[in-house]
Amino acid sequence: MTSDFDLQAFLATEVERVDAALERALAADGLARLEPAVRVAVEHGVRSGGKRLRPILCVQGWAAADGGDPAVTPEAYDLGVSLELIHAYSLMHDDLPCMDDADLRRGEPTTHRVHGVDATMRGGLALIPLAAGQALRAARALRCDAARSRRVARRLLGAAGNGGMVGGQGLDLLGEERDLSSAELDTLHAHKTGALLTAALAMGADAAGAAPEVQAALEQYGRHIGLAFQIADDVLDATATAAALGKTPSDADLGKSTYVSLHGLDEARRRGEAEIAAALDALDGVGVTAPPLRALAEYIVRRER
Ligand code: GRG
Repeated sequence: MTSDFDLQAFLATEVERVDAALERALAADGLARLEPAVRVAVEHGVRSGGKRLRPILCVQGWAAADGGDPAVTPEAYDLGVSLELIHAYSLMHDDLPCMDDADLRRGEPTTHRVHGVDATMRGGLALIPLAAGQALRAARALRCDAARSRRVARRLLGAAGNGGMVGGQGLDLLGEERDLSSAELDTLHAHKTGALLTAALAMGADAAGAAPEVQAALEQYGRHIGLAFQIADDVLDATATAAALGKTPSDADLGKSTYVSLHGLDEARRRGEAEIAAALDALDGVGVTAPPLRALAEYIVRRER
């Protein structure tokens, strides 16, 4: 179904547009006014690459809900990068000595190794309200009214907070050195990783003024690819080298339960494929064609980093 879709070219264009939007965000008042030591830490965390999956999903969710043409709407990418700012903060903090104590992220020294723990901690925290403001302004620029814009920003903060990513990270910390059940693992990752990925779709759809059934279907797609994303992460952790992944240490090394430790490699892969099939079914159910979303779903389970 996606064979005539040039995923590599699509991703290259999208990453370029996301990176341009990130530069606009870094030049905007809030970020530009950070004190210099904190600002360079933020720039390091934000500019250190990555797949830019969350903004891309947000923009494509917006386009799939008939928001418009991403090629001529930089504001859609401005909305998407609000998610990337939260993602950047989460990785900066996740790598800190009090958490994973990681030396490498995306093949490069982590932010606190370069700019210190203090600036990394404060920079990460500064990104949270800045991301909320970014989402609000971008939604307004996409012609959402004030109430819808606030709801779009609330979706971001809800997914980032205790009911989402922070809550999931808490479950993760509590689960270290303890065997989690399959249901507990699903709950953990639906919060820690899935909430932000789902919010990407929900925010894009909402900003586009999606019909309720399309909104629900895109969120459903988001939940399924969110789980598939984590399963793929665990499979990669078990099969790829640290050099290929550009990060250390792996979850298994940290004594955490993973889909592979719980189900074995083959079953984990099967579950990942099943989640992708369910994500595509959700789109089919409301007649959303969206070739980019279909290709992204498959990319999520087949990626190599
Ligand atoms: C102290 C409880 C508490 C919370 C603080 C640190 C934190 C908040 C949350 C961390 C959550 C976390 C680390 C989520 C990471 C999820 C994940 C799989 C990240 C990798 O995402 P990719 O593959 O990364 O999209 P790239 O490098 O492509 O951007």
